[in-house]
Amino acid sequence: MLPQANDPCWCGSGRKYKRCHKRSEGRVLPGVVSPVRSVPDTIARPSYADTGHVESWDESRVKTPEVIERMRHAGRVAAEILRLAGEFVRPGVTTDEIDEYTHQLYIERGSYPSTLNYHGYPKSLCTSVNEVICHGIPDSRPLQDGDIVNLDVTAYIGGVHGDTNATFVVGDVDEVSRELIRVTEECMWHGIEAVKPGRPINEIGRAIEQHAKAHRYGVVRAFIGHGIGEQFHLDIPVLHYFDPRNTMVMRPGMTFTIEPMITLGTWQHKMWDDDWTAVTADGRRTAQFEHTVLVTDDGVEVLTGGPGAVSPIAPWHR
Ligand code: EYL
Ligand code: CO
Ligand code: CO
Repeated sequence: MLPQANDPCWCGSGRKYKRCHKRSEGRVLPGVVSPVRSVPDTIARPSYADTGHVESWDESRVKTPEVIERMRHAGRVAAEILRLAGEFVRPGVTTDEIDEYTHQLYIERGSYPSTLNYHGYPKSLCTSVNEVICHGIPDSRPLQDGDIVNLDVTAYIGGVHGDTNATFVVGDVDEVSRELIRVTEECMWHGIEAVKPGRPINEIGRAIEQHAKAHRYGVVRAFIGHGIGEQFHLDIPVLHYFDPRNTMVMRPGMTFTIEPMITLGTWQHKMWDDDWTAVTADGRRTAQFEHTVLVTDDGVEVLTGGPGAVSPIAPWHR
């Protein structure tokens, strides 16, 4: 029998159970992170790959047709890697094994895993389990039956980045979590449908927040979508909630990500001691989906979508 919250902890620390081992019960615990994997030098690397320092330079938010064509290719590559990585998810697989598999998928396609050494980030994708909001680092933790896991893939190829993520179920997942995943994907699509040239960018957050609120879910505020192109991150603030001050106008040729993180409980986050991993403050589950999009003359094109991508109606809903 587990102790009551105010009883002394079973471990003999003398602290109340709720101040000791209860805190980690049912929570994701950090595992061991494996050594950094290498990328063959035949593959073109972004400037931060060797130093971990991200230099930023002047890059137009509006892309030329030539850059857009390269971004379509990077987007398709990222989308295919994400789909294959998702098919690799099953109970017992460690998130490090997903990293090892995905790392090889990037290389086979001639792409560099954009997250690798980005601000020193040590892995080729992010794997965010259950209450982990984003930027989870692949490690020795085996996925458990009933977990949910977000895989965030970014491929650098042809001098540009394509960024996409999706949340997958591990084995038999409870209905509450499946509904969270379904509505989170819907939130992303509502955001994408709000992309229109000449409109303020806060229309995206308005659409996402409206749908999340209708289901009484939280919208994470600390992490937002971003401009993307020859640099992984450009200054286009894509908030996932409505902010009247978020008035940048969407122009044809702009490329950015839409990547809402939706929670069962609070939208507030805290950081693990590794300073990378963001978790919900209340430990309840969270889901995320992400696409890289292009503003067109009459609407939007999803650069990480298409036939090679994760099904827009994810397989566990069919
Ligand atoms: C690296 C850098 C703090 C990623 C994304 C990995 C993480 C935490 C500093 C954005 C920004 C992934 O995939 C991304 N967005 O969708 N930094 C990222 N890092 C990192
Ligand atoms: Co991403
Ligand atoms: Co992103």
